[in-house]
Amino acid sequence: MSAEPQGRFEAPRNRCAALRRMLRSDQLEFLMEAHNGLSARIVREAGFHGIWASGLSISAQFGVRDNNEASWTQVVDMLEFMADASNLPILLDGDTGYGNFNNVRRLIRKLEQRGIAGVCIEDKVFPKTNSFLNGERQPLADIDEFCGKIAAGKATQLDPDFSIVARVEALIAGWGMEEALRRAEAYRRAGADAILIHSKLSRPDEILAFAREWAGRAPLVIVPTRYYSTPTDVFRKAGISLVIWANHVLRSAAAAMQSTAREIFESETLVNVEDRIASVEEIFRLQDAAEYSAAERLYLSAAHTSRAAVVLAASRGKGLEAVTVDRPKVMLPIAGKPLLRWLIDGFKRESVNDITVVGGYRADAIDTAGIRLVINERFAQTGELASLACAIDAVESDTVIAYGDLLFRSYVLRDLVESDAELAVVVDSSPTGENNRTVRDFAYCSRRDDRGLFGTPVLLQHVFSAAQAANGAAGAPDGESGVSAGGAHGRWIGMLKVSRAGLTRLKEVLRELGARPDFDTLDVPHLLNALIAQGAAIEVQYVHGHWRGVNDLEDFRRAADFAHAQRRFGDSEETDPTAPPSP
Ligand code: SPV
Ligand code: MG
Repeated sequence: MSAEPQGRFEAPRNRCAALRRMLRSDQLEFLMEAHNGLSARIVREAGFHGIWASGLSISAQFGVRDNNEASWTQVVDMLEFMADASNLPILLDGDTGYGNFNNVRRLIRKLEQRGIAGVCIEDKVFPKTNSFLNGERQPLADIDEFCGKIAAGKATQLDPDFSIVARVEALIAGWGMEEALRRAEAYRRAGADAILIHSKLSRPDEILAFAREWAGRAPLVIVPTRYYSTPTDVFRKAGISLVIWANHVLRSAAAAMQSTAREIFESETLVNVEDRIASVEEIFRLQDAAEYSAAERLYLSAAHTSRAAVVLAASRGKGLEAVTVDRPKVMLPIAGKPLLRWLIDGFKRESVNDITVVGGYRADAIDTAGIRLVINERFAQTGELASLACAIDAVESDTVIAYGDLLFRSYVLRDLVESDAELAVVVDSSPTGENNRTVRDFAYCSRRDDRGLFGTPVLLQHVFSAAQAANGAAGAPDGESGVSAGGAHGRWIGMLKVSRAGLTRLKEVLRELGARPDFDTLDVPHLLNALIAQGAAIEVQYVHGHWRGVNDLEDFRRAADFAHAQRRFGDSEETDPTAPPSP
């Protein structure tokens, strides 16, 4: 089923076998250090086939020292995030095995349970110290005791491909080449799958000498942190199996974090760093946010899916020029808060949380709290559909498309969003009254509002809009003609609900209308009529008043009374010095 999202991570291939293949292959292979889920993901995306879970780096990202200050269970918890985020084979830098043979057994059981491909243990004494800190003063483990750890680990692992890499610290501790080779051979005989030979010299001489003497008895692993200037081909020619780049992701992160933090502290602004750092979108991508959204669409029931709204708010407001010099109509104060805020608060109460407002005229004055503002830059030359087109493509869930100048009783929106119809509109059937002073958006329906027929579906047949009236278009279908309110069954109040299925159809029809030369003059009723012409059923929900549109100064004055009546007990009233005087 192609629509089904991949789980966030592919089912784990056999990661133990993959690491084992890297150790045994006749190519030089590489492990890159990672220290948490994000860095593991980044290492995979860079192209690496395996990860070194560095003790130094994991300690450092916790902000502690590489002296077993982080507990082994804290390390194992971090490995789980790394395995999940990368799905790569991970070789854990398991220090000394965090104790004796028995601690190694328990460690390996836990590592296998979390999908870790192998562990490297070093022949030092718990608690260890990093090899680059006073290496000579560090005691080495007793050879036999260390061989017992390797044997215990091999006897414990369930997957035969789980790898135990034995790390020889004799060169670090200054015990010489003979001792290093003696130890490596003992560890190989105890069952180690590979030998990590470590050196802190800035040249690769000891490593190359060791490799010559070792002569391929078991795969060799190296960590060229100190002899980093050695050309990689030298390792290839020496027959090394695996190179570990041990701490370079952590160190690059530290340098970047230091630079960013210092810059922001000193400049007290973000402008100097914004373009230098990963965008928030990039972080979302690394977290696989898109997969979550796809899964949400599949698995989260419609009731829990967030509902969306698109609010058309680009216009200044005809007849409202006197009060809209510095703001668009939707920012006019009504009973203490902007018209748009009444609408948004109403939406939020019905779990319509994903709200896009299309601004135009004085969009800079729109309060963007809790909304996404998109701007129709051509608002002065275009109509409602051009504004809608700026927003609708980004919307994917059930959506309410609404004019920005509406006030309504809460049930009007509640009933609309709860409708199962693909498309539904609210039509006010009250014959006269507050809202019929302005001549627009007359609705012709399949039957009139007859309360006796409560529950019988009513379909919209035509909406006669202001723009159509201005263009002198013919009126309603079925012989009803003219602009008069008389023949209509009511007035579309400016709210349309579209389900996800309806949205696909609406976007198609909007695209088709977009090809018309007169697209810039079209309004939402044109879209409704085009949908109907293409066979869409648009359900009508009749109301009897209980809403207000703000179309002129008179509406503006009267809106406050309506709004006051909608306040809940306990709602505080913000006072707005710019509110219109009471008539
Ligand atoms: C680590 O990455 O923690 C290592 C390698 O053990 S090193 O730091 O070079 O010892
Ligand atoms: Mg280490």
